[in-house]
Amino acid sequence: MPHDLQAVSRQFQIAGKFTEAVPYGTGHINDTYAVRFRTLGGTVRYIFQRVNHNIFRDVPRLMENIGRVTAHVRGKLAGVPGSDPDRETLTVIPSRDGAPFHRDPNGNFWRAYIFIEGARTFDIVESPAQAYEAAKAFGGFQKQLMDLSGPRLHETIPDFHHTPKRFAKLEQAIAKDVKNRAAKVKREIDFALAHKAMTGTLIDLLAKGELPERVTHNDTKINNVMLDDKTGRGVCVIDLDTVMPGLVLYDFGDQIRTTTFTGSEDEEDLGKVQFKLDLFEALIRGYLDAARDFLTPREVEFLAFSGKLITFEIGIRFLTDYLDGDVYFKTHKPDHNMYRSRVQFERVRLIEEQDEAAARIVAKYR
Ligand code: ADP
Ligand code: GN1
Ligand code: MG
Repeated sequence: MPHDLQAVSRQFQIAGKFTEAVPYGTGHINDTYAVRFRTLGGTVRYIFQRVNHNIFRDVPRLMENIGRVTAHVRGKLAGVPGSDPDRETLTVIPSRDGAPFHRDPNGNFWRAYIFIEGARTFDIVESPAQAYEAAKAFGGFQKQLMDLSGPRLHETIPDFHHTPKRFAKLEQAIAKDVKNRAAKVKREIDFALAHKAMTGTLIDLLAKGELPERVTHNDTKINNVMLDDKTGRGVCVIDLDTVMPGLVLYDFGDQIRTTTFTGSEDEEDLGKVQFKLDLFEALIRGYLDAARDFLTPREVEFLAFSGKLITFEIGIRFLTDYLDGDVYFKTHKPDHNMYRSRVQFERVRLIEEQDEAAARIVAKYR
């Protein structure tokens, strides 16, 4: 393990004796550890994370966002009988000097959260019921944040879902081709170039005032929501680094991308990638059960499209990173980002085939 978690953990206000730390989860950005402490009452776990400060350039502001968002959600839960705020929102553990993070001598930023026990995340959903619960939880999270007061949240990554700017970055990467990889992904590049026209769809509607800016999560992949081991219900929306002003459609779209397909995000055998309308239907039902009363007609109109757009956006981000030499997403094998981009483009193609069926499902539940 490249980091001394015992030393890091001493910097936080945690009672008990450090016993072990293990790398945890499958996130592509931060370094996450489950850290166990022995206390008089038994063992207690915490999540420790080294925040990737190459990607999140202003961690203190990012943690300020998370502090505001979790305090707001906690306030909402206080009015809900039977709710458990320590499980239903992230709880930031303060450092010894009372800050929401600790900066180590190497310049790394560390934070600690209460470990949400009795619940887990999934990289691939196993049933429509899980899709329903996950979507309801993400919709509920947006709803909880609709009346967040105070100044606009900081943009932790500027233009995070500005798809046309993402496309421009791809064009630059193709032109530079620093690793001489463009030839190997010619088909993916051709696919991307052929889809340029749709990149501005949502951003343009936002600019025209036809879609509202709201507080959104911006990284609603299925493994960023925890489902209860016993009831299967959505317990807690996690990974709050990108909670900032945005469009609800990018949130819903990323749920389509990560919840309605068989096969993993980096599957090498594209034959295993299938779009499942029963999962899509469950997702729509779950999301609308939480969000129906606040969505505008224009937002509802673009729900089915949102999946295609963000799946394309993530596809071009993987492809860009492949061409750039794998500098952004963690990779675990050669050509990993190439395989990831292929799967996203296959997903886009499959959504296109089912455009009308998907629209009919939205119409049924709106
Ligand atoms: P990344 O930004 O790298 O994706 P995440 O914040 O999503 O990092 O954390 C990675 C994984 O760690 C999650 O998918 C989840 O399984 C687990 N995890 C994160 N926070 C908690 C928590 N408070 N309690 C339990 N598990 C957690
Ligand atoms: C990253 O952090 P993680 O693994 O939940 C990425 C998302 C991508 C996703 C693709 C901050 O999410 O935008 O959609 O990988 N997060 C950031 O799997 O870039
Ligand atoms: Mg995550």
